[in-house]
Amino acid sequence: MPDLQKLYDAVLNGDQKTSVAITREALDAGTDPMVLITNYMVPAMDEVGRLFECEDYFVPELLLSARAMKGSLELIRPLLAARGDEPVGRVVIGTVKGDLHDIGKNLVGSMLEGGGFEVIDLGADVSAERFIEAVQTKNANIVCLSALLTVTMPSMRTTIEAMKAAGVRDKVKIMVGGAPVTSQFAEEIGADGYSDNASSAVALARRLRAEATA
Ligand code: B12
Repeated sequence: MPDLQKLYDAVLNGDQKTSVAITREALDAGTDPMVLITNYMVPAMDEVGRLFECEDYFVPELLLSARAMKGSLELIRPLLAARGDEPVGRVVIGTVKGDLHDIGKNLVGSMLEGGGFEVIDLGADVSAERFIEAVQTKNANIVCLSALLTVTMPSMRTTIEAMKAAGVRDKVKIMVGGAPVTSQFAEEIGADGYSDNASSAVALARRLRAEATA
């Protein structure tokens, strides 16, 4: 079993090679993938954020840490997905227009896959039109919008407004999340639900599906 503190250090130091190697070793040794995410990788990203705030880290360091976490998540994703049973719903997920942050969105998508949902990931910087097209063509039940910047939170509102104008709003439940988003904001923009982390996002998606099919 590898020393998992080294996974924390690798993400913190933006060392993708080590991060991926330790993740692979830990998974081979039977470690629960969620333990790697919640106990080591997310705390490391929180620390990266703190260092960025106090100007010890700058954008290049952020990018390297994000790359390290992404590399590890790529190994973990299929394992989370394989945990699911019957597909319980179809989710379209994306980070809203103007926003390139996708780590949290990827985590939510992976957890939803693990929770038995089929997930259509549109990526980051997604326009309202692309969300609308995906709802129409993929026959989705839930739309998940992510935003990490206060300046892109209004894109969540405009996406929901555009969905209303296109006549697809009532076909789906809309979930929103991301560090600056609050339940009050979610309510204000007419979303159906908000959660502040990936595991409660799965519980929320299940609840919304149950409401829709009741
Ligand atoms: C990594 C990072 C980056 C990377 C992103 C790489 C990538 N591929 O994602 C890079 C370097 C590209 C980046 C760029 C920028 N960043 Co940045 N970044 C971060 C950082 C350090 C970590 C974000 C992260 O990944 N967290 C880990 C994940 C797991 O957490 P999360 O995203 O919050 O997601 C969880 C929940 O929020 C929730 N969730 C997320 N989405 C959803 C969706 C739904 C539907 C639900 C239900 C739940 C949910 O579940 C997730 C898992 O638990 C944060 C600081 C921080 N600590 O948050 C700053 C931060 C978000 N960035 C910030 C800034 C300012 C920028 C830049 C403007 C910097 C610049 N000057 O260029 C640019 C903007 C680029 C753009 N247009 O988007 C600010 C935002 C400030 C603000 N209030 O708006 C922050 C807060 C740093 C700071 N303190 O100043 N950044």
